[in-house]
Amino acid sequence: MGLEKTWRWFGQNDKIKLSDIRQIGIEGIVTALHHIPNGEIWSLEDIEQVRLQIEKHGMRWSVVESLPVHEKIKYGAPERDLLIENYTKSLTNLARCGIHTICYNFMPVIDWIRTDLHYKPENGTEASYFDFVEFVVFDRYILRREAAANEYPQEIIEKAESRFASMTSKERVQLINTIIVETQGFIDGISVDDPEQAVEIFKGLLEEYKGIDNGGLRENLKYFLEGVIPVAEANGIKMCIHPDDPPMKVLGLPRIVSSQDDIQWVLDAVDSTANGLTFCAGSLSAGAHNNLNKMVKLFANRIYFAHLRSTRLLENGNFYEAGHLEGRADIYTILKTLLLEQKKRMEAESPNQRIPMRVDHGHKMLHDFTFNYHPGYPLIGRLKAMSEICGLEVGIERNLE
Ligand code: DNO
Repeated sequence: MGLEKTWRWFGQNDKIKLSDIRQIGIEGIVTALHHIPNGEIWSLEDIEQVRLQIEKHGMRWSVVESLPVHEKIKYGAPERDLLIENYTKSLTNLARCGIHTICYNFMPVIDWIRTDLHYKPENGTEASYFDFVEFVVFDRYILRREAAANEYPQEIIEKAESRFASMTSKERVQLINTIIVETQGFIDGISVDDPEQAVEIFKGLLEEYKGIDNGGLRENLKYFLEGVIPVAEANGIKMCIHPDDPPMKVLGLPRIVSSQDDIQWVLDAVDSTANGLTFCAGSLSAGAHNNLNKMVKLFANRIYFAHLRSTRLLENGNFYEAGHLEGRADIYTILKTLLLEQKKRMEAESPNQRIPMRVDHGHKMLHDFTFNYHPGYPLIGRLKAMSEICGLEVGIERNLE
């Protein structure tokens, strides 16, 4: 049996409807209660409403992505105990509705980072791109973060300085929009429409992390896990932390889920089967230091959710999102490892046997250009990727028989 085929759906306002998703052969939905402000309890009624809607279309609500962790928990504000308590109440309510797989991340302030959402590989499609120099432009010359000058190689700073000088104001606004508005607003990040205002909110949040290094953020994650994992265990829930995207330190912020050692640390911090991982092949592959084949094998028994995609690394730390079967992530080996792990779970008749996977992101192509889908989440691009991966999966399964 294949991995559970899932699809990220953004709720009522998603232009891709549940009835469309069903036609793709999807079994499970990955979604969140995006309308509930971060930190508030997800009530039984709200969860049930979405669950029933999904089931009416012949699928199940397989994974919550994300049950967002409030910034105050991440930087360890006094209110964190109350926020953690709220979090556990949401978990209990989800479990009562039969939803047991929860994806979350512990990236401070900013989630996935790209500098260009319209990069054009030669074939006429569009992919997302991370340009190191552009990112330093944002950090050093738009946010004007003083310490940035010492955190990057001199050569990059110089390139960023001349790039900034040559940028039109429209290009500057576009860069802000891409980094902190368009890519963040529709998930769980700060949601504002005005770039100037976004920069101000953003700077305020950066301030909160002054003095918190990786060690400090680890302590705060451990504190959170100690509060949450016992409740997850008692309710048959699997918590799946999402890696940092890209997997490196950014904007002087601590980032602690970027490498094999980091993940090992998270899993050991509270050593419970309820404390698991979202294996995001795309995020991890953007770090030249990550050996994904080794990591997927090493962590297989704690992986409860997979994001399948790949990146191509270029010079200077630049990268773009490659086709799903191209680039640095060896999807063949990753998929095979997860299929073998799932088989083991099924033979052991353990709960949560099937591993949900979704294709993550997709190239914009064909009719995607006429619809304003969320960045990274076009219909046709994801459909193509899903078909490729499903075909590969059948091949692997037949070979394993
Ligand atoms: C972007 C996604 C992330 C991811 C969250 C999980 O497309 O990969 O936003 O959903 O970080 O918490």
